[in-house]
Amino acid sequence: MIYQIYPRSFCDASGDGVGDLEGIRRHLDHVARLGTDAIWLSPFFKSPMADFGYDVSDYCDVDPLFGDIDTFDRLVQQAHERGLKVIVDFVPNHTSDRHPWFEESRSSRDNPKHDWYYWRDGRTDAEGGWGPPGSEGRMPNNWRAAFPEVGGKEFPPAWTWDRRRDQFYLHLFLEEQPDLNWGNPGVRAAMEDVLRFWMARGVDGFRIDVIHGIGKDPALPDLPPNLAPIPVIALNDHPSAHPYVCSLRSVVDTWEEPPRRMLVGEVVLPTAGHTLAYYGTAALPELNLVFNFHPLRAPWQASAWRRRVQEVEEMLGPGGWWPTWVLSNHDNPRHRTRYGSEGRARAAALLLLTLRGTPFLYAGEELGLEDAEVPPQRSVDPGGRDGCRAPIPWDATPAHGWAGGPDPWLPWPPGAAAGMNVADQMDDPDSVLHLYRRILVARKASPALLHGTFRWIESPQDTLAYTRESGGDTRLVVINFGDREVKVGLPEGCWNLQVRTGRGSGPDVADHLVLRGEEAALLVERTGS
Ligand code: TEU
Repeated sequence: MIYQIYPRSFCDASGDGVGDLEGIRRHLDHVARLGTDAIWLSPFFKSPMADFGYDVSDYCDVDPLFGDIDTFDRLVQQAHERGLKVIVDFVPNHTSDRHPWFEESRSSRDNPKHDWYYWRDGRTDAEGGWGPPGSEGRMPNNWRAAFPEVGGKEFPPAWTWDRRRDQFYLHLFLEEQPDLNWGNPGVRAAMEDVLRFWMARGVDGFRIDVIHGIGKDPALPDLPPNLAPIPVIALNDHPSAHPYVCSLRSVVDTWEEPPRRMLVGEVVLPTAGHTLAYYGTAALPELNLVFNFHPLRAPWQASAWRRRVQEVEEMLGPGGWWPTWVLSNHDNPRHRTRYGSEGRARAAALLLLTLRGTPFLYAGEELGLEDAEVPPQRSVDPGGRDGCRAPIPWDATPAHGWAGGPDPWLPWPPGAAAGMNVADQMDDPDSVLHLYRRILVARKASPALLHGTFRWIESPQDTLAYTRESGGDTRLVVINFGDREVKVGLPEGCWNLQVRTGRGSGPDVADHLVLRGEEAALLVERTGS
């Protein structure tokens, strides 16, 4: 299980109301005791914070807001001492507009980095352009950037006019995030050096931001009119990305023999099939893991989840180790909020941690946190994603274990003062936190759950059931998506209940299992005498 930490929101040790690396270091025991294999740290690099760190102005240094490189080294060392691997975010598609590379690139049309980014002249009248220089009618194509304009639904153009070069530059996200031109070998070499810098500091892998963005059709053609309103990052999938990704993989794989570092990439494209391509081939491997976000968008319905899981299983084939499973992250409403009840969130935890593949858990998910209600005057994210980035409450005191006091950069999630904090949940054996721990203990001890086969089992309407099997180890998972009690016949064999997600102890298991509404259970097959 890989545990995502959004540094701003985890814990503040410095007293400025923003989480930091030292805050993370102090809570490594919490993370390790949960049963985590690796932590993934969202960006903590130098940044003007237009996109809260996904706009990097120095890839090889820590932003003072989060601490310094010595604190980072200490964090890695202490994580390793606890058996936790450390994965850092790598943001290759764009830099900050304040990155020295961009400052140089925008300084003239003939500087050494003049084509490290995508610079284009405005369309002339002959090319169908209209209006004054630098205006929308002159933009090189009809692409749209990612975040809707404040208060509106339309996405802004992906081009911004630069008066020094009298040219447009491309940005698939904010105008403060110009896209790097990966067609330029200097860009590729510099970005590969970034991987080396962090590997030399002991990191075990990289989560790669919008990796499918780095290959672009050099002609930058218009999108067809029906697709033009969609942000181009959700569609851009050019074959030129694959050799670049392959080369990143070889940087990581040749760092040490045998290779022991990994790449997990974010691919936000329309189908799971699109994401599959970023694994590469046996001869030309690319990413070790690719996020599959389609299940994250699935409603809490047995049929919808069956489809999403089936789709992945079919692409995977019996032997592969393909999928990643994600219910929540820093870009989407938490699943507790999306699904609307604690019971569902608890059942979803069992689903996440028993499917075949690598589960990712977003800090706070192990407490069943809901998104914070963020009033308009406190909203800060250009993408409207503040709710899921609320600070993690460590205890029930007004400051919830944050050094900066009761008023950090975003409001607390609901219930922080009573129940929805780490200390309270530690004391409650029925808490979501203890449920996650129980499931993860079971997972770690079970070859079937870790890497066994997957098979659907017939089950009543509104439920899903499957077995996982490896050697003599067989586990059965049954999930009741409905809100009414169901009785589920068990496959032949002798089954023992291992984890039930509902609070309290439920009915005993006989030749059938009774699940309460919104409840799931994990069973183990008893073999031999
Ligand atoms: O996100 C990529 C992305 O396209 C989305 O998940 C995006 O947040 C969503 O479409 C907006 O509604 C990654 C990071 O995870 C995100 O935090 C960054 O803002 C983005 O890249 C740019 O670096």
